[in-house]
Amino acid sequence: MADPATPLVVVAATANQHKLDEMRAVFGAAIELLPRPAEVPEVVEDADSFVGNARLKAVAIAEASGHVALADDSGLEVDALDGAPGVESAYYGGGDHDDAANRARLVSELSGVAVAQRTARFRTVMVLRWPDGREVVAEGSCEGRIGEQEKGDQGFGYDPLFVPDGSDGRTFGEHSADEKNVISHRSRACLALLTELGFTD
Ligand code: ITT
Repeated sequence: MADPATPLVVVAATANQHKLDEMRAVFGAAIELLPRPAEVPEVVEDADSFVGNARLKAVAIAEASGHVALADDSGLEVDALDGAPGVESAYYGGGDHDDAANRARLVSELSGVAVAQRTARFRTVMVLRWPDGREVVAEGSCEGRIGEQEKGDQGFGYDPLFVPDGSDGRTFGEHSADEKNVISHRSRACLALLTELGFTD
């Protein structure tokens, strides 16, 4: 699919600068991510799965740009909420990408739930799509639990509420960008993609 000696130039389907920064940090020189073309209309993400929504975004950008496109669809799955917010993560609180409202609803829904039952995971599914329809799919996840209150102001979205397993009890909101990228769902999906493409062993 790719020549490991040559950087793969890809148009990003994401409009989320935090995601772009996290992906670029992992891809390094292997994949050059160009910004999402401003003229492409927002994609309606109405699939019922992460891979479905990632594919909708990747196809839209590949067709509009004529270039290979990379989409990331991500979200949080909370076991005590039967996997919610899941694909509804971006608008769980009622607004559209209102991170504060999303976190407030999550805190409220989990009110009174014991620590042991607050298990959750972030998931990322990436679809790399060529204009001729070829594609590579890569996934990553990060297990953890949902804190009772927000802590930290790093990252974005649900980061101030998510305490990753194997860390020291800090939320992702209390992790530096580099620390988050060592263990995050997104960095794991990026590494899986690099492996699929032959950039790593
Ligand atoms: P796109 O342009 O790539 O679609 P988006 O922000 O709309 O960017 P998603 O559709 O994948 O992204 O929505 C995922 C939501 O899940 C996002 O709005 C965040 O609230 C949350 N989320 C995803 N990844 C996260 C992360 O690494 N840390 C915290 N929250 C995250």
